[in-house]
Amino acid sequence: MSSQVNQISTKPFDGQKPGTSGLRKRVKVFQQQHYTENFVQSIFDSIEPQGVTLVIGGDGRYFSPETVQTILKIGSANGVAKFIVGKDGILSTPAASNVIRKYKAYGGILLTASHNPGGPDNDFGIKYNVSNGGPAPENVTNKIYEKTKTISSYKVIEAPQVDLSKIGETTYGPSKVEIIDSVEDYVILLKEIFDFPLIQNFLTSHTDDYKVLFDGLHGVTGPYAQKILVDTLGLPSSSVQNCVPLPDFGGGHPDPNLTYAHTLVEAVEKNNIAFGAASDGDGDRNMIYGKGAFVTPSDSVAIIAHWADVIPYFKKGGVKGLARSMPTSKAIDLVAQKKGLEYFEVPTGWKFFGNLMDAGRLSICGEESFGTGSDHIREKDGIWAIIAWLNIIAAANRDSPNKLVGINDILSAHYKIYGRSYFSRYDYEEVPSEGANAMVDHINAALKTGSLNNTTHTAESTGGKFTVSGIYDFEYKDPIDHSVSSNQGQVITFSDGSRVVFRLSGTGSQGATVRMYVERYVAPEAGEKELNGNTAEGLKGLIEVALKLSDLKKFLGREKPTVIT
Ligand code: VG1
Ligand code: CO
Repeated sequence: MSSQVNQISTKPFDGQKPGTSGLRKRVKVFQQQHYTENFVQSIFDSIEPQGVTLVIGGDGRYFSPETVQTILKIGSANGVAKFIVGKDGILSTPAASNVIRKYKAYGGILLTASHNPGGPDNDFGIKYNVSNGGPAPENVTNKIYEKTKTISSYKVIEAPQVDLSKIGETTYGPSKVEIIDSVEDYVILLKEIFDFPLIQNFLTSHTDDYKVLFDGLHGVTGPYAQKILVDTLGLPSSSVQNCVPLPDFGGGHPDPNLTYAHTLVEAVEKNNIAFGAASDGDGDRNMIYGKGAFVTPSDSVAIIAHWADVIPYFKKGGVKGLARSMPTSKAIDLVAQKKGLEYFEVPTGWKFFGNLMDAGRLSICGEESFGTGSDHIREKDGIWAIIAWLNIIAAANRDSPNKLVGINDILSAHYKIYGRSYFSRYDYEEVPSEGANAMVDHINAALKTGSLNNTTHTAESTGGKFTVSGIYDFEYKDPIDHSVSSNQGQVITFSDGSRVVFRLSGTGSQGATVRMYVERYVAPEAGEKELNGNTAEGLKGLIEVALKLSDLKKFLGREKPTVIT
C-alpha cells in the first residue's frame, strides 16, 4: 500500500551535534516546531534507509510516544521497509542492541537521555545505533550533524498513528510495523549467558542470610528485573522496588550512584540487604551495593574479568581481550596482564568498544560511570552486570560451603591479588561554559610549556607529596579502522603512579559539566589496612593537589562538586 508523501520545508537549528551518546536536550527544545523532525530526517539523510529494517525503542520517558510516531512517519517516507518497535515504544538500551543484532536490522533509533531526569521540564534524547547494535561511530554522528546544518525540508507520509500497545505486525503506508514484547528476547539472551540454576540454587537456599534487592528507579529496567529476578530466579516480589517505569521517573534522577539511588541505599541499610543493585533510566548502567559494601564500577569490571570462567558464556567462548574507557581506573589492566590478555584504553563512550568487539579482540569492558558490559551486545548492560555479580557470588559460595562469601570478601580477595586502585569522580554540573573552557586552557598552558613537570606538591590535609611526571591530552587511534579521536581529556600523571583526569561531559543538556577523575594505586604488599581503607580518605591528598593544580574552584566558581562518585 503506498501513501501520500509530503515534503515539509524547514530551517536548520543550531547545536544538533550528537554528544557522547546521542543528542540530548531539554524536552522543550525537542518540542519546538520541526526540531525533532529535522534531527530524525538528518539521520535518514546520513544512512541508506531504502528497504531496510529499523528498530525503535527507548526508556519510555516523556515525549517518547510522540517521537516514535514522528520516526515512523519520516522513516517510512524515506523508504524504511520495516520497523521493529518495542511495545509502547519501550526497549532498554541493551535490549535494543540485542534486538538489532538478533533480527539483523540495519540499525536502530533509541529515545533516551539515559540517567538524565525526565518530564516536561527535563531531558529527552535521540540516539542512532548501527547494525552491530552499538552506538553510531563518530564518522556517522559527524555526518548527521553536518546534515542538520543544511537541512531545508523533511519527508513524512500521511498515515494514522500506530497503536504501540498491540503486539504484532501491521501495514503502515508503504512499510510494515512490528510491535514486539520489550523483555522476551533479552531474557532469552541472558539465560544463554549465565548459570541461572547455580544462581537460583544459591539465592533460594539463602533467603534469610543473603537478601537481594533491585531498584529500578522507575526507569526502563523494572519489567526486565521482575521477569528475571522474580519470575525466573524465584525471588520474592519484595526483591524489587520502584519497578514501574514512569515518564518522569517519579520525579527522581534515574542514575545508579550513591547520591541519586538513595532509595536503594536506604533500603539496603535498613533491611540488611546483602546484595543490592540499581540501574539507570535506559538500563545500561548499574550499581552494586550491599550492606556496608560498595563496588566501584572500575573494580566491578576488573572483578568480572577475573571471575569470567564461572560465567558459562566466557567459559565456552573464552575471553578475547579486556578494555576500559580512559578515565576508568587501571584495575582491569592488572587482570589482563596477569591473565596474559590483550587490553585497550579507549575514549569515554561505549561507541569506542564496538570495533574491537566486532574484530574479535574484546570480550569484557567497562567505564567508571557505572557502565559494564561484554561482547554479547554492543551497549553497556546494567542487568547483565548485576546478574554477572550474582553468578560470581553464587560460584564463590559453591566453593566455600561453610562460610558465606559476600561482596566485601570478593573485593578484599581481589585487592590481595592485584592491589587496589582507589578511584573517585567529582562532577561539577551545569557550570558556565566560559569558566570550564578557561580551566581547560589553563591546563593546556601547563601542558604546552611543561611548567608543571617535575614540580612537587604537598597536600596540607595529609602531608602527602605528589610530583607531576607528565601532562597530556588523550588521543585515541582506533586499532581497527584507524580513525583518530582527539581532545578526549587532559591527564596529569604523578611519579607514584597516581593520576588525575579532567574532561568536559558530552551528555549534559545545559551549560558545561566538568568531570575530575582521581586515581591512586596501592600495591598488595601495602597490607590489609591500606588496601581496605575508605576511598575518600585514600584520595584526600591527591584531590587537594588536583584542585590546586587546575585552579578549578576559581574557574568554575564552585566550592564543592554537584556529585561525588
Ligand atoms: C557519560 C559518562 C560516559 C558514558 C556516557 C553515556 O558521558 O561519563 O562514561 O558513556 O555518559 O552513558 P559524559 O560525556 O557526560 O562524561 V549513558 O548511561 O548516559 O548512555
Ligand atoms: Co544510560
